[in-house]
Amino acid sequence: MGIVVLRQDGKADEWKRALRNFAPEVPVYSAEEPHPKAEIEMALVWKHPKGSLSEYPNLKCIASSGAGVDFIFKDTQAPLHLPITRVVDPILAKDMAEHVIATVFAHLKNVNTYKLQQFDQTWKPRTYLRMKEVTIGILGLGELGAFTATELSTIGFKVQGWSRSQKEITSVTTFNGPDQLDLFLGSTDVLVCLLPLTPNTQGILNKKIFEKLPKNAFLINVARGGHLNDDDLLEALDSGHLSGAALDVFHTEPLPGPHPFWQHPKVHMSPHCASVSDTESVVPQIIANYKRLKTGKALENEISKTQGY
Ligand code: NDP
Ligand code: OXD
Repeated sequence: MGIVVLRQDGKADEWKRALRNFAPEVPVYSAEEPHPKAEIEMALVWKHPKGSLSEYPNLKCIASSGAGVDFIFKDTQAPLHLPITRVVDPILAKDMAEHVIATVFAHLKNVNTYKLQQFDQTWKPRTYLRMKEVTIGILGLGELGAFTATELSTIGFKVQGWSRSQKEITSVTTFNGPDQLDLFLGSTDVLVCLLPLTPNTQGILNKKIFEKLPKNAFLINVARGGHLNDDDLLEALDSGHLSGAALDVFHTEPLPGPHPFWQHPKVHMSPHCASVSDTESVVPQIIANYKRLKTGKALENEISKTQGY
């Protein structure tokens, strides 16, 4: 009986403490301490060491402590036949919307360009964009995409979104499926990626997509590095077709030193921090699912293995 916390970012103890504080009756261990592996039924994971999940013979559920589950599928030794759950949390959605809004305004008002000019002691006013001139297009209208779309529209942006299935979101124009992608792209000035990383979305931010965006469009990738073809983005920025990109996620994190993104004047980077699971807010749903597991009830926020998200 119990939960093991498996992660390599130094936050295992923080999660263990939060779980124990909320449910002192549930045995919770960090993988870094001695623990009874045969008794573990739930693994709470975030970029766990590959192969580590196969050490738990009686595991019954793999719970991602984030919204994404792509890292679980990358672990080919993981018991992928088990149910996989993910985080759906209002604070995660709000934090994501705030990050995207801040990034959009930084783009409209040349904030990052002026920072570069400041370092060069350059005094050069630039043309800025107004909200009413900009259409924001969001790839992915799930928990984070739909909330971000609504927040942007409430502020006053024209917002549209694209998803796999058809959606209805107040004041947001929606598109769905591969057939409607070009139409969506053709009228998108700021493209925000909030798709899950799956075999169907891997590399979706590529030359073909960039060419369909209007000249001077701007890219915000807050989903996964695997969505982006880095070379295609560099080409679209250097040719002047795209005006810039704000990237929060990368193929390899931290991004290796020699990567051209580090020094590129049109690339604004943040270290995968757009929206971070808040332990206090997320722990109740983990414990609730653990209790459901123990009583044979259906789990909440279980992903579809067929869709991969
Ligand atoms: P959801 O699963 O709730 O939503 C995913 C959306 O993408 C859905 O609208 C889905 O369509 C759509 N989608 C999936 N596949 C396709 C496809 N092939 N074609 C078109 N649309 C598709 O995910 P969340 O909103 O919770 O999270 C999205 C991603 O954000 C996470 O997977 C993670 O990678 C990233 N993330 C990044 C963070 C950061 O700090 N940078 C923090 C948290 C999450 P449909 O609705 O029809 O199923
Ligand atoms: C997530 C993330 O998927 O932090 O939650 O990227």
